[in-house]
Amino acid sequence: MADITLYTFGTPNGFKASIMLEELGLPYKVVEINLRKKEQKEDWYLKINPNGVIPAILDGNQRVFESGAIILYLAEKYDAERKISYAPGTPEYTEQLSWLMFQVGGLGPSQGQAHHFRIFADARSEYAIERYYNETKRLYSVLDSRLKESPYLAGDKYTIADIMHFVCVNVAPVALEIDISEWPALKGWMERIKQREGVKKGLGVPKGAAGAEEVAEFMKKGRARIDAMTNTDRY
Ligand SMILES: N[C@@H](CCC(=O)N[C@@H](CS)C(=O)NCC(=O)O)C(=O)O
Repeated sequence: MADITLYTFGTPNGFKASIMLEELGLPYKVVEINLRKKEQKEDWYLKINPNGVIPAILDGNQRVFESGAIILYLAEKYDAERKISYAPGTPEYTEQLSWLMFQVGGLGPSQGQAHHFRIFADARSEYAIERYYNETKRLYSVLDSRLKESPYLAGDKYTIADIMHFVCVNVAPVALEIDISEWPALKGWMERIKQREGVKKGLGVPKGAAGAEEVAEFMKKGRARIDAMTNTDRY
């Protein structure tokens, strides 16, 4: 029996976990970790996620941190019917694993740095902005190539590999002003995923999190702040 508490905030990494829980129809409690108040660095939370970021879950006494680990843990334990995952030992499982690692080691960090240098940084660095924008867009092209040959990343079925990437691509237009029409297969895949009930519900967790317009405004202000900076690279 699941006894899950999700520690999260309304950000793409948080949505990976909430979408997963909603897709599986699992009951769970939500504890909001307010990143603006730095709650993710409080001692009690570091016992759940020693890295001091969201998301994390507790399932009974079992802690799980890192969005990729959370999604794999939940799939292994609670997706016995393989609704949104492939079974270990199958070729599709290995394809799913490859795409999971591609997100965790590739798109996640690169797009995260693009957000940092374009929206949140203390100094303006054209080099860093260009580097991480270009890399993010290159990785979108890799996804697009895959989605030209396969309806979903791991195969014919929507899986955890798609959830991991969806949240990143979903925020790109408002955060980075990236127009995903540039990649038609990626765009079509996004539109299909957005229709899913579990996805719609997961994007609303935690309740009261900033809505789409508020997020867009926040990102726009961040970009304007960087644009107005005259201090360039300090190093
Ligand atoms: N590799 C981590 C990344 C998590 C992450 O970067 N979370 C962000 C929100 S999207 C966060 O909590 N940032 C707060 C901080 O860095 O202090 C994962 O996949 O779970």
